[in-house]
Amino acid sequence: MRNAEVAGLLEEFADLLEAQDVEYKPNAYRRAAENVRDHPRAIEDLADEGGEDAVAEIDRVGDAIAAKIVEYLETDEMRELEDLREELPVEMAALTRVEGVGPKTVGTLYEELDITTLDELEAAAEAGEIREIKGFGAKTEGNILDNVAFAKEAGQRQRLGDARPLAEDVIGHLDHEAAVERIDVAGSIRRWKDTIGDVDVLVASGDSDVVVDLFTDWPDADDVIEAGEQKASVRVDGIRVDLRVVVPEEFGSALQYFTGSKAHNVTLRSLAIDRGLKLNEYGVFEVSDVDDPDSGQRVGERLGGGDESEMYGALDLPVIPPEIREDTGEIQAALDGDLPDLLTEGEIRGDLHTHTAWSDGANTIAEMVEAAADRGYEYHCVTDHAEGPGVFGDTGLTDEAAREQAEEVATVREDAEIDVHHGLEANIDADGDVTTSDDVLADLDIVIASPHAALDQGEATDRLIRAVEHPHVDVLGHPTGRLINQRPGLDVDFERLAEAAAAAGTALEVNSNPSRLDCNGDAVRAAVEAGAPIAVNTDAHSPPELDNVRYGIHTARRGWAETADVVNARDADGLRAFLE
Ligand code: DGT
Ligand code: CA
Ligand code: CA
Ligand code: ZN
Repeated sequence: MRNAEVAGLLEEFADLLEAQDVEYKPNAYRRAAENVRDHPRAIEDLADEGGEDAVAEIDRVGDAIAAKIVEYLETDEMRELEDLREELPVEMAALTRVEGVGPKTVGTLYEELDITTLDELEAAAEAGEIREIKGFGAKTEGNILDNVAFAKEAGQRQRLGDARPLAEDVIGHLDHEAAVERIDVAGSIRRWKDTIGDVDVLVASGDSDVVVDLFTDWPDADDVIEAGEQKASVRVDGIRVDLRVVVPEEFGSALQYFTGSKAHNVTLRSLAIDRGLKLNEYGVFEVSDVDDPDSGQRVGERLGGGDESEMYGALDLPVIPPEIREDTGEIQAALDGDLPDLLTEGEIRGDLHTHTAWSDGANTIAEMVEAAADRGYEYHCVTDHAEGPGVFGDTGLTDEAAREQAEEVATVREDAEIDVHHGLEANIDADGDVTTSDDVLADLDIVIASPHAALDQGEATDRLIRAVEHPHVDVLGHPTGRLINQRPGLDVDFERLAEAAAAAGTALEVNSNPSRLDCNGDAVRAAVEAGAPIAVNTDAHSPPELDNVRYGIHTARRGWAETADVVNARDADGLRAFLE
């Protein structure tokens, strides 16, 4: 579907208007973009079936915007957007990815210095030209220099949350085909890395031509990058998808090889060589009696390769979970029989961080609790935003509103099938103080404290340690405040933070929102090693977002989190004990 593509154009439209100081309209385009992106149906199908009227039925998409969308889908062009691009011929999306650079700044930079690309922006900052512009200065120029590298990297990799559903769509497209005997994802997506260079898909088949054709004919594919006999690559929504087809006897060895990581495979191969074995994408072979094991790919006595377990098994190892195949000690742990007993999907028993319409969520308390119960959760925590630094407009709850909300939670609790805890997501200011008053916090069942402001502060370990040591704080929410590909967030020494969290008994959150994944895997690993509790939360603002929990679970697995490390894998009594 082309929703993301169309939404991206509407956002560019909004930015170009804003750069020219047009008021109100930019926000209308942005809200339309958001709703187009999140719409469950393909925008091109809506346009095909019902034209502009059908498109205009999407929330916040008015007639004028609907007409532009249909124009684009029919002619591959939005005339007005083309005009705006001619007036301001800049790489808007790339430039606004620089923290602190918005559309208006881009407009000024173009007028004053003819800057159109990130490279030109970087060069101008290095040459000290930006500080000369009226209203700018050395500080702004320094900020731009600090952030331009991040912006250059971002955008080259896709968020897991965008790539994973796409990979699952490919699998859905091929899975039921007779020629497809087995199918799985490989590469970084199988390791659930937070960003993905490209999506790797592996198929076992005796009939690779048929599979390659089915793949390149996939209706969602925007273009075919290459197509060969055993492999092909297509692009979908800007994401590259690589397919490889192998014979069923070599599916396990290929899956092992193409799952990587490269570093994991290198260490595993050298272990194999020490034992007179050869390990590659075609299988595992006994080569101690072979004169030249490098004389071919399939040499010596074949020990296996159909299943991944045969590959690890030949080395007397259990299958190592893909998430921890990063060559950071997992092979030694497997040799020692010491692999972690990782948290699994299905073991999370409730969400500790969720929102309702009381703040910026979409649903009532009762609706969210019901959705949690429907998922089979044993408890649910209502933690709307408290007012404070970084919380938009009047979306955050005042002390008075928090007290009123407690009454509604109590009412919902009476009819609920599951435990309902009342909390708040309080704010950590630039100094590490929690800005909600203690007497409000003291009455709550659970307190999340999150940084929402001063996120460009750089080093912030002491600030966050102050928050985890706050006597009422139970969970540190999205600790760095990063937004993947948009904002690097705070610099944190997680070893030191985790020690403080362990001592204080405060949980570090793995926020499952695909834009965040914060803590990331490395930070979780530090938490696990320090013995700090972990909470895997979604920060859901509506019931469907509760599904994001799987991203948090696999991120926690990347950090070697065991079930016992995770407070919301405990049962209702266990959680209550943690909160007390
Ligand atoms: P990505 O796509 O950048 O997020 O990362 P990966 O890990 O998916 O890397 P990718 O797509 O280049 O290749 C998939 C896997 O295939 C990789 O994890 C390991 C394996 N692989 C690919 N090329 C090589 C290679 O030249 N040497 C070795 N040892 N392994 C390779
Ligand atoms: Ca890949
Ligand atoms: Ca690849
Ligand atoms: Zn939240």
